[in-house]
This record gives sequence, structure tokens and C-alpha cells, in this order.
Amino acid sequence: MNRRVFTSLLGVAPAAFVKAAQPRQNILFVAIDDLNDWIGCLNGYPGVLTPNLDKVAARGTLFRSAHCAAPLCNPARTAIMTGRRPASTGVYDNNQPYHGSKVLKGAVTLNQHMVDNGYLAFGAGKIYHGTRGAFADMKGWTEYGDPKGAPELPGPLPLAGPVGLANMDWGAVKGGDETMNDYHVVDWVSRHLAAKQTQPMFLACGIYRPHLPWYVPKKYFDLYPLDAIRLPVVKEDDLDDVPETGRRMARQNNDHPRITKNDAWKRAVQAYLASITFADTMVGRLMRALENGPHAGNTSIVLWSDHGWHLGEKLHWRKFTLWERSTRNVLMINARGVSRPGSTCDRTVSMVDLYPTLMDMTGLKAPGTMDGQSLMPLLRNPAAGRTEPALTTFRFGNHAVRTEGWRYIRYNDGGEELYDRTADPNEWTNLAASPAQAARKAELARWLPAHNEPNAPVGRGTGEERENN
Ligand SMILES: [Ca+2]
Ligand SMILES: [Ca+2]
Repeated sequence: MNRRVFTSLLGVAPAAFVKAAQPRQNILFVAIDDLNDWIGCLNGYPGVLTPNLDKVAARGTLFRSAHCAAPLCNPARTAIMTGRRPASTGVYDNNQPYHGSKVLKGAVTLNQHMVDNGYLAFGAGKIYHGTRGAFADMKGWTEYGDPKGAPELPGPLPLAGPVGLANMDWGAVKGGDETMNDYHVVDWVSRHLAAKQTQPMFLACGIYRPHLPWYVPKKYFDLYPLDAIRLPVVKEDDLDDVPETGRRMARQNNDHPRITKNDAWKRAVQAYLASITFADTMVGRLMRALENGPHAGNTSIVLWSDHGWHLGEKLHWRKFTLWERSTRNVLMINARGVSRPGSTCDRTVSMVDLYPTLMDMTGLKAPGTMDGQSLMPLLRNPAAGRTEPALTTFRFGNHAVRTEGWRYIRYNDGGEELYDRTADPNEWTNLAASPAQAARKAELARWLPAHNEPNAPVGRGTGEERENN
């Protein structure tokens, strides 16, 4: 037997063994785009209506301090699906397909790894940064659905009036839920939840709202009357103690002056809330499909959002910063037989931890280097110790280190920020220049990556990935 044949036989054997040795659970993997902590169980906006997300959280473990690897779609999702963070791969921005990264050449994506090990991997909607073309994983699925709705807009764009931009707009669509893309994505995944299978499934459902534009049916806007909207508290001189690189990040789209000048802050908050409750309703439809189908007793759930979102905090909108509003995302895991219903975990965790966590949940071995660490110990015991902080990277060489008590930011040009999360949850007072904090800064800086991989090539795709909002 030559070496090649021998190796390929060895490659097959473990999967066959795993398949025979243990009954395997399905994994329902739910991604929600641009959802920050404004959900009931995370208490980011008291009064938000997210009964379905709260129910998913109550089924298992809610991670209350989960942070993205990057505060924007493409690198955040690349990190989740490959287990490698931006400083390792060079995928920092929305225009760099992961396929172009030298480091990721030959890397096995999460869904591909499931397929390689006997799972049926079904996906629909936005899992990667794009549902087709250069930014998607076109090969690593048993089947991928990209169903579209046809929401009818009530008039010419922008619906929000003069304050609206092509990519930052909001308003009520004419039809109901069934006109929306997300409705059809949930239907597509639900059909797989209704069908019996002889193999375990990895089922990925990518919900697009509350990503811009905030076009959702009127009934969701009606849930949040304008006179009851509460605005985030901001400090007008907040950016004065922020280094120039951070200030540039905050001002890049000039959103805050435009929105406040047009007296549109409350309307924008209302539209984001409406979009969140729409997404929550879609999660509820998905959960009903799971409960009513043949897989209800044998499916674990991993539900996440890709990063946070500012609605004026630190005089900024959208993501694209290294502050808490951008880095904190939603993560809830119901690992059947492991996580206890209603448990919460306050350890600071990273989204690069998901891939190794799923390896532990499925009994598979990671196919290569993983930058994160499995959350399994925290699913078993949410109070278990964890030393490694969460690292978030925004473009080349800019990083935030988040521990339970602190946030330390170091920009590529050496600019620094340090926030005491306990005393200053709004991150208003930059302590980086304080001599009393020198030792703390040095301790936190130890967690900055030793290597920053150069930028991966810019790619061309379908156009979806070009949105930079
Ligand atoms: Ca996103
Ligand atoms: Ca400040």
C-alpha cells in the first residue's frame, strides 16, 4: 500500500468510528446580524420585546460577556467559521474573502468539517459574509438555501426622509412577515427540522435583521411608540480623551451629527428596536419548527450575533470601533445534557471559542489550529475559572483586550485607552495616561497578539460584501 492510500484510509477511519460509537445530536446554529445586547435577557434596553430569544437563553447558558473577534461582518464571521482570529489570518475587513488568506489555505471551515464527519450541513441566509460568491463557503455544505422575499416599500427611498442614506435607512414595509427574506430563510431551515434524517444535521440559519436597512412590517414599529423611546446617555466631550485613531473610527460616517441635527435619534432607536423584535419573531418561528418536529429531543442550539452596535453611544453609530458597544454580542448555548437551563455565565469569552466548543459538543477533533478555547468547562459550570481575556481586532494592528473588569485598547500607532468596566460601564474615562495604571496596562498588553498577519488580498464578490455598514 503506498503512503497516499494509507493516509486516505486513516483519514476516513475516525469519522466512521465516531459515527458508529455514539448517537450524535443535531446542532441548530443560529446567526443574527448586527444584534447588540438590546435583548431582554441581556438588559441592554429595558422594555425591548424579545420573548423568543429570552426563551432560547433560558433553555441553556447565556454568555453575558461574549465579544466578537472583529467588530464587522466578514472578519467576525470568518473567525467564527474557521476558529482563527484576524491577527492570525489577515482577514480584517469586509472586502477580504477568507479564501484569499495564505494562512487559511487548506483550512477546514466548521460546516465543511461537519460534512467531513458524517453530518448533513444545511445552511440558509447570512452565515458567511455573503450567501454566494467570493465571501461564502460554496462547497462546504450538503445544501445551501438563499431564498428571497419581496418586501414592498411604501415610497421612494430613503424612507426615513432627508436623514436616511442608501445604506442607513428605516421605515415600515407594506406587507407582513411573509414578505421578508428572513421569513423564507426560517421556512427553508424549518423544512429540514420537520424531516426525518438518518444522519445528524448541522443546521445553520442566518437571520439578517436587525442589520440595516431597518425595513420591517409596521406592527413592529407600533410596539415602540416614539414618546416612550429612551436614548442612550452620552457625554458630549467623550472623545476628547480618545487617541486620534479612535476618534477617526467614531467619526468615519458622520452619523451622529447628521442624526441629531435631523432630530432623528428617537426614530432610529425605534427602527432598530422594531427590527430586533422582528428578528425575535423569526427566532420564535424557528423554535416552534424545532419543537414540533422529530428532532426536538436531540438538538443542541448555538445562537449568536456577529458583533454589537452603537446607537449614539460615544457619539458613534454602527459598529467599527473597539469599544464595548461594538464588541459585545449575543451568545447563548443549549448543549443538551451539559448546560443547565437558566444558567448565565459572566466570564469574558470570545467568538473564536465557538469552533472548539462545537468540537467538544459533537465529539469531533478540530481539523487544525484553533485560536480560541472550548467553552465546555463553562457550559458545565458557568462559574469555572478562565484566564484568557477576549481579544477584538479592528483593521491591522488595532486591538482591544477585554477582561471581566477592564478594557484595554492599543491602536497600531501606539495610542491607548483603558477603562475600568466596574466603575465606568459607559467607558467615558480613559485611564491609559494614569501612572497608577502602568502595571495594569502592562499586564493587559501581554494578551495582545505577538504576530499581526499582513492584510489578506482584497477580493471581488457578488456586491453583498461591499456594503460597509
Ligand atoms: Ca454584522
Ligand atoms: Ca471619554
